[in-house]
Amino acid sequence: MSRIYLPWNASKRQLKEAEDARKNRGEIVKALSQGQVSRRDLMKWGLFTTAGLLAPIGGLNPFVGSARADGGSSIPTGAPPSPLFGAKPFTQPMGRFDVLPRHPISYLSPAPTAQANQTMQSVPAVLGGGMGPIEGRPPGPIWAHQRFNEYYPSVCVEAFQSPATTNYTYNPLVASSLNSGMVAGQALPLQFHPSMPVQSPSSVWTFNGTIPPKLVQARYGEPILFRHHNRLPADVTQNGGFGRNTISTHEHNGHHGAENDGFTGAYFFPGQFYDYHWPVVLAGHYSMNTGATDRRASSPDGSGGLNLVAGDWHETMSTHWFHDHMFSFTSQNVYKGNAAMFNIYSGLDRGNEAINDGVNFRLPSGTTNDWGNLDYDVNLMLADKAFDQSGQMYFDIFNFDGFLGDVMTVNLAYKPYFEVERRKYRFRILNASVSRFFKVALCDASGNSKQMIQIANDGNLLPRAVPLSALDEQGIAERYDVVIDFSQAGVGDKWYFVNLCEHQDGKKPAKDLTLSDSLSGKSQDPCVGRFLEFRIVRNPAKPDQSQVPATLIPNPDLSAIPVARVRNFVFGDGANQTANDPIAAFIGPWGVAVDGGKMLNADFNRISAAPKYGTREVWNLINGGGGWDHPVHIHFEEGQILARNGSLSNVPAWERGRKDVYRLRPSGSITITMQFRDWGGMFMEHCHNTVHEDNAMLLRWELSGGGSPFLAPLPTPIPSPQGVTFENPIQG
Ligand SMILES: [Cu+2]
Repeated sequence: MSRIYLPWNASKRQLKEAEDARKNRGEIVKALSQGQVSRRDLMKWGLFTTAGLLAPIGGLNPFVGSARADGGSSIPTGAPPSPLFGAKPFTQPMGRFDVLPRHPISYLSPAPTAQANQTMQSVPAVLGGGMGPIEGRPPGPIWAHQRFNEYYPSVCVEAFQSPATTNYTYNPLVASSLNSGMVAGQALPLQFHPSMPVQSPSSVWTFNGTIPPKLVQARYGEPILFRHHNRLPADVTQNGGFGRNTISTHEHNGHHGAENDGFTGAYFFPGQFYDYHWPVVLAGHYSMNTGATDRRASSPDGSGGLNLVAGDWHETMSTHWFHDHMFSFTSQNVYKGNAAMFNIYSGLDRGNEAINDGVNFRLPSGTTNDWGNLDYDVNLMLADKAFDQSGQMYFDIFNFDGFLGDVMTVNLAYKPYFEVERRKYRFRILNASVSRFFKVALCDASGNSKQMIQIANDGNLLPRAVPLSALDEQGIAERYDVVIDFSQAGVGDKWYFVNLCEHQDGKKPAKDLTLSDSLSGKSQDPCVGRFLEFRIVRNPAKPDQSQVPATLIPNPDLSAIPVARVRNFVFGDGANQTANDPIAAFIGPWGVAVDGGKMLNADFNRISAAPKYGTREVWNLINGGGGWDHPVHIHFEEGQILARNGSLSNVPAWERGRKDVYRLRPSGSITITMQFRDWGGMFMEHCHNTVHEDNAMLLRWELSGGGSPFLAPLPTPIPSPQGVTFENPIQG
């Protein structure tokens, strides 16, 4: 009964009981999220079984009592359907992402510093009072930005994590004709559809408190300072029943030092900021092509040419996102709105389709600016949401299998439409759900399948572009970039993105439907079927100059680098906790077993693997059971998949490039290889079904080897509003 729904024709009694049960469960989520009770308390009181499941108590669990007495639907029911207030699909435009302004570094006040800024300010009484630092980054040289002066930021971007408010500064950086008529600067109240209620400040917390979601544009060789301010309520109880007011921002899968990785234990408090230094460098820059002589390792110079950069051009990345990583609250915080996207431009993937320099792939984008044109390059954030009977967004952690919403959104808009021209477009599709997988297909208004070309997976351009009529299942946090050619359609036609992947709970996809079954409404999962309407509205004003080369970025050849070590990670349930650390340790049913050891719950003070800096390893990621799937994310280094279930022949064409999220599939396994280089410190590996991650399928790994402080075990930060203290890590 994670969050699957009573049918619309359920009896009044059934709906009332489900709503009462939802409210009662909501009270517990609220008490947990506000720190009034702990998960240990709930177990002690018998509200959770030791497996973390909601105990069979009437009034809490809709399986108990009469709610299921009449048999109902074949799908378990957990809550009444979200009310839509009459909103119909495809009646509102899809807002393009809101681009955060880039400023010269001198714009920031106070100026950024290599070590955390420990200027003191007064702390609100509700956070304990006294004085505390203005920056929440752990202090001192061991948490200073690595090689800050070498990669001194030339650009800054500032964002304010804030309660929901109206957007008065919307800037998609495209003309309204390319944004379904939406105009820059038009006031945008925070609502998922004009017919649905405006969200209250405590229901939704986003970057700047507004929608559409935010986009940061970056290019290689141009280090960025991202200053993230926490403007959430200081009072932890002012959260609308879910979400935690402390945050840690992970640039997924940034190749930079651990101090900028959004470590799950390096969170900061309301009233503080955290300076994230994103150097935007190619992997390998410290050891190969150090003289920056290869034109393919490059970046747009702003005037038609290239700035050459150090590193391996095969490691060029394109489509990232950044999101909260607060320990044991990631699912609630990301769901509540802490998710944005990050496009990285390069000589290869320039965001200009006209420049013909022998390096630029000329992918669909536009021609106006030297780089980063968004005209025909569209970010899409897919997420399922749920609403209470008053139309406010809500979250239910019951049970720990995962959380599913019943309202499908794109760019935080309920089933919108998007106007396109008869030409090629690039779409950067992010799965920003909590527990839901998608499987996206393309069709016309008659339900005929249409072709897409997948060009990237997890932000890495593929060795070869792959034509497809439906994408693979897309796990949480995976990014699939596709090109669609609308020139095959006529003006006035409508095409659709369709979700084929049905869930019955948060553990894994139940099944993938055929296109015709998805369109027929056979599924009781409200997120199956059409979710985005493309309206082909005109011929392009200028000819489409874009290209989709068959060959994009081959994988780095690691065959000459010896494998220093093989490690095994089993992801499963029934895990144990070995520590009693009130801050760093957590309990839950989920865990990871490393190299034949016990299945352990998360403890960010425990180092579970320590690969040697400068080496290459092989990691086996193994699903401990057949009843669930896990999209496993490894921070910091891109991996190449060597095998699925023991064989390379099981690895499809679209998984032959580099990746950072690996769907294990039920009872499946994945073998990957990675190099560890360039930066040091503590990183994470976890399931990106964020309910699994929060309950406690997460581990810390650390780079080891040699003298510098970042290549020895780092002390673990223990944040407080009055300043960060440290404790010594344990080896696990
Ligand atoms: Cu998982």
